[in-house]
Amino acid sequence: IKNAVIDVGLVGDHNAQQQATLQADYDALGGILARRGVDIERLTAIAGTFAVAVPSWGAGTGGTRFARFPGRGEPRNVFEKLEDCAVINQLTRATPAVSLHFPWDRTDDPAALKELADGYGLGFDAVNSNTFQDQQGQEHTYKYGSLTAQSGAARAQAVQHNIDCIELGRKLGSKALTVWVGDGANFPGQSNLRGALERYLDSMRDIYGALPADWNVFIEHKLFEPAFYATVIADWGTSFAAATELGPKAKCLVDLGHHAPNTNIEMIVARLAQFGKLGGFHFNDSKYGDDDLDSGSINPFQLFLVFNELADAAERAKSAATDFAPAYMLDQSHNVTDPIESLMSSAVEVQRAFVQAALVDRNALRAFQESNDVLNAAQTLKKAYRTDVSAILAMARVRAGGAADPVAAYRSSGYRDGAAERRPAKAGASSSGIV
Ligand code: PSV
Ligand code: MN
Ligand code: MN
Repeated sequence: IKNAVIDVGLVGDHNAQQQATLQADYDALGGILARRGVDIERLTAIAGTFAVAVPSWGAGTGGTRFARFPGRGEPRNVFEKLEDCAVINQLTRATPAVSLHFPWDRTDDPAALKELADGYGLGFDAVNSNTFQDQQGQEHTYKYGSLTAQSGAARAQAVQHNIDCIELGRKLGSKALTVWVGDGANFPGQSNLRGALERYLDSMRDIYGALPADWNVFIEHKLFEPAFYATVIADWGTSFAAATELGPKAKCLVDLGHHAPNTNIEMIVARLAQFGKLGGFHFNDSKYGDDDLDSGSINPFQLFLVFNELADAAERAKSAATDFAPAYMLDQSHNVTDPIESLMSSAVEVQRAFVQAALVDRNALRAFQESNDVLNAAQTLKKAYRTDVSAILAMARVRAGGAADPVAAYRSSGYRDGAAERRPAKAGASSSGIV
């Protein structure tokens, strides 16, 4: 492990303490799986291939839309955020990349940031632009929209910001830009629904034109908020149409929290995969709207069903010898847990769904579907979902130099206490920019 932030000896001691229990659980699960004709070692190897990127803004901040209750030792800049991301990856071995958000993560020295990341063994996934709030000193307001604003000057400024993000991302080794805009209307009549989307497409064409050859742009839809009457990019249909208009480098990003309650998100995933437009994910969980809660904390079965579709898509891609590699990223932010603990838990939950989906007996499922054996088809999914694969995840982590129990190891390291000393709170500071 390069430039380990948490003492490697401490992680080793932690794992040694857990070793006997973990081995016993692993052997017991191995026996259960063997009776089903499944080799546990194959699944552990699959678990070891899993990676999900950490959102830099998730390492802050105690912020909700309504108030900020800062935590101790919060990172005060992108360099400190990266240090927290290194802890998350060191203990989980499942988060080797970070997704940045500009201008929250602004730096005058991208080379130093890249060097720090390299030292930690971290890479950069998609960079995110932000034209959903005004920044200090900004010339044109986004109060009435950014990429879709009536004001040509505001639109040009928003386009330029996205191009700046691409430039910065390029210096850091990113390969994609994620664009989410809050643009839309709060009142009927406020904007021409078709005109707003036409302006969006015009702006996005300029951004698309600035993409390097090996880059993608991800269009992130969201049903509502802050535009409560009509959001311009409200749904996957609009996202798909826009991505299709723009060209092959444009794909759709699915944030699990950005749909109406009870929406069949796994079917959206299947549709986007079928038509080659599934760009990536923002994983999180929610009860009502864009709650940004930890992955798998509310509806773990939905997360499993999403990964079941991804497993199906991967299998189809393999037999067609085509590429299928959507970007996996977390997107969460709240204020009642330690962000490092929450991000580690989320990464493990997404990895759990990935491994459970790999456990689905796809041949059996196909046969039950073909013979209309509905009950057994449903049970085939449930059988995989009900299997507790925790020992597989822990074994994969330990073998990769991570912690058997990342949260327990993190707590015993005292990292947060050290961070609180090294990073005294600034009055009124907001590390993500969310206030
Ligand atoms: C919007 O709700 C969103 O999900 C987008 O991904 C933004 O970049 C992020 O949240 C900001 O917190
Ligand atoms: Mn998101
Ligand atoms: Mn969101």
